[in-house]
Amino acid sequence: MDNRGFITPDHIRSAFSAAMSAMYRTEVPAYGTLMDLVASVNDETLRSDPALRLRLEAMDSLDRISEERHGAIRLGTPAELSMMRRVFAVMGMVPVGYYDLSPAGVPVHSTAFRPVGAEALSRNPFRVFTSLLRIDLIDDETLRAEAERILSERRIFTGTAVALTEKAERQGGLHEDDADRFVAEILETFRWHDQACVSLDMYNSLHQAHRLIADVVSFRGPHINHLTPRTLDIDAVQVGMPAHGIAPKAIVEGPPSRLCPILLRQTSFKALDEVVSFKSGDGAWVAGSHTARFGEIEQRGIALTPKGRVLYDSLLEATRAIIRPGADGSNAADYAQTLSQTFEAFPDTWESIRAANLGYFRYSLTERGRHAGSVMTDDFKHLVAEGFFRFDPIVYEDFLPVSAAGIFQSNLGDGAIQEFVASPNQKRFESDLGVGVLSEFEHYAAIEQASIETCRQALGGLRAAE
Ligand code: OOG
Ligand code: NI
Repeated sequence: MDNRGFITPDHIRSAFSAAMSAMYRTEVPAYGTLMDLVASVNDETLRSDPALRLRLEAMDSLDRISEERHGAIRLGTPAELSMMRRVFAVMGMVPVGYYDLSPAGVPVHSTAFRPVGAEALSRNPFRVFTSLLRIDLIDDETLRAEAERILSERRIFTGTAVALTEKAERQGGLHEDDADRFVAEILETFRWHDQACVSLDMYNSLHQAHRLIADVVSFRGPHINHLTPRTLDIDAVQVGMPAHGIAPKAIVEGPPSRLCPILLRQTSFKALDEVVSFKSGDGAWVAGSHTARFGEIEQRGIALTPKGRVLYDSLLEATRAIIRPGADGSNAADYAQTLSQTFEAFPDTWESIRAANLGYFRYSLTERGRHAGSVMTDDFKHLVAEGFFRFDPIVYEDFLPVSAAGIFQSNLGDGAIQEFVASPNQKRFESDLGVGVLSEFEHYAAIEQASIETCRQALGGLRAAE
């Protein structure tokens, strides 16, 4: 609670992510199986690596290691997106980053709503990858108009959810009862509906245009389509999935396995075919199915500087110029090997990553630094080399467009790859959202700079090198 008696946004976010986890486990039992597998792999990893255990104990709360780190939804209209922004703001989540997925054949653009700042992230890092359908990418004009009409008629938020969001904005927060009700009401927006709001014919036409368009337009709300816990050993979970009766996607997205993990590695189990009923003319329902919901896992490494990111992107591209991972998994081992080989060009010690200015670090005083008294030098590098400072990688908290596209594609079924002309439109997205998105790079740079500043002050005379 804060000093006005309001429940903090961090608490509301924690309650919301716990409620969503419970709901999703009941809705998608295979997700519960994945969670159990992740928990046992995490236990095993900690047992066999006491040093990792100590490190994590010092940095995170170990009991929350296997909790969800993110989820994802797909919205249909600008009004839904801007209202969603206001809802997430009540939970201390703001839009960071812009991701254009159209070049990868997915007609959406996206942002991630997430907490910013070390404290909020350590309290609960839950974020939601949120996509907005690019309805302008539907070629067929009649179908586009029809999709727009269907979307304009739905209300994805309950009246109480809207009222409580407005109340939170007016008051600057929510008291306990309201916060509890807020979580319960917002959960409704993310719930699955097994009755579509369109006819089977309409569903099929939308599906024909793009499977994702059918997923967004055919339902009453933007059902949560996956949740993603953190794993300490993504390769072990990937390998372990089939034995637990869940089918993993062909490859782990992102960088290869390395000594110094960078950015984000993720994989998922393939979306399930679920029974859905569709409206038929006489008020009856006809049975059909839809594939949308899955489970994902993630393992995060250091946030890269723009220079590091350029190197990452170019090595990923170089790998894919040699071998493109097939959806059926037939060349998965070759792909993983080529990826590892190509990424040998990316330094793999923390010191070399730092020296080449490829990643962001948080600096702190060592024992030696704390006893150094006032140091009169501007030479930051020298002080690091002398052992006055230690540096720890800052964890990447955002997403990767190529990986996100891989996650989307693996869950859209075979043959879903479709060409769109790349058409990033961040301005449009931000105007639909109602605010600009934060730049992820600025955010990490600010965390690094603040840590340097703190060291500087502790050492009295030092002026931090830029
Ligand atoms: C979102 C896919 C992207 C990730 O982790 O990169 C994503 C979706 O399928 O809606 O969640
Ligand atoms: Ni995801």
